[in-house]
Amino acid sequence: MKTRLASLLLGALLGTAATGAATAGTLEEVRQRGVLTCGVSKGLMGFSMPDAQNNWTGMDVDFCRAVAAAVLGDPRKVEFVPLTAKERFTALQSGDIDVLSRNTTWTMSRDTSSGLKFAGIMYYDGQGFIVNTARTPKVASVNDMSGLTVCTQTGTTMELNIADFFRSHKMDYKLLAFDKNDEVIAAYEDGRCDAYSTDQSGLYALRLEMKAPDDNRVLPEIISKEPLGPVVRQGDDAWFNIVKWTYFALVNAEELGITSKNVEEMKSTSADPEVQRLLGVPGPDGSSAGFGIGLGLEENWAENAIKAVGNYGEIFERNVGEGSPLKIARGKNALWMDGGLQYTPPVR
Ligand SMILES: N[C@@H](CCC(=O)N[C@@H](CS)C(=O)NCC(=O)O)C(=O)O
Repeated sequence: MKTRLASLLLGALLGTAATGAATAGTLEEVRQRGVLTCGVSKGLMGFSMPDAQNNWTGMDVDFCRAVAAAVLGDPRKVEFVPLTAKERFTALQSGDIDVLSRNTTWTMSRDTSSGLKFAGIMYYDGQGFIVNTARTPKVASVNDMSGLTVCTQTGTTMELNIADFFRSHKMDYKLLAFDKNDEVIAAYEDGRCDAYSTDQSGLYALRLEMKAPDDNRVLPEIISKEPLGPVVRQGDDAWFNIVKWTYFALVNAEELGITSKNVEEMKSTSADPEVQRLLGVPGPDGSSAGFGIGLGLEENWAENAIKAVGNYGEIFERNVGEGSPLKIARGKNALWMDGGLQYTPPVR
């Protein structure tokens, strides 16, 4: 941390810190440190949640592990840095984390004025509302929300979406915004607000942690596009490629039927050139395919990631899917060939 602070100060003197440009390559820093620092939420079921022993689980957590496996060959070499919505971008800009994997929406201003770079869309989401069926029994749709008090978290895309929605629907509303998610939940549960608004996936997660989940209803509509994905700093294309292609590899693996269980077998037996390229199988003359090398990694980068956390579908199902407590359908997050939006470029 000290050396990073020193290099940041030096960067500030040289005028590079303002643009967030890294002084040394992130890949090299991660290698030297031996650990990936990954920014996650402070706790959101299905996405990033610590247990009593500080073991983290969730989709965002699995993505961090996949990057650690691809880069360092070991999914355990991750330090999870819990961040509020407000803290997350500063942590990335200042170099405190190597990657942000925290239910973060890709927007234009984050891509431009905040100096960030989104590596892909891990989860297609939209902003929704949850209401209490005992307190507001008549609210079954967002169109029934006129005059209600809505709670949300600061530093998110939510406040602006709420303002846009109520204004365009010519409905009155009151907003109560808090820095910490616990404060938002407490205000909602205490009845200080009629509705809680955030990403719909977050609402399914939060509902399960409420005192009486069945008394709370997630309204069916969404009012915005919330494409959630991992983020890096601008100015380090090599690192950006690693994070982006780790995500692409997980989706491609699902498409090709490669799972955490069969990855080794497929590597040794599959005759499919797409499988062979993704898994870094050497050519008949022993020459390497070179895709891992192109990233500055080992040829088995993708194999390591898939072995560690499974393909995209396995990650989705385990953490938020129908078999998990959240029971979210694949919907827009299904592969493109199944009618969803998950479509990633090929390894070739
Ligand atoms: N996707 C939105 C919202 C993300 C967000 O911060 N949601 C809250 C409410 S679900 C959250 O994750 N809180 C957990 C925390 O602060 O640790 C954004 O990028 O601005």
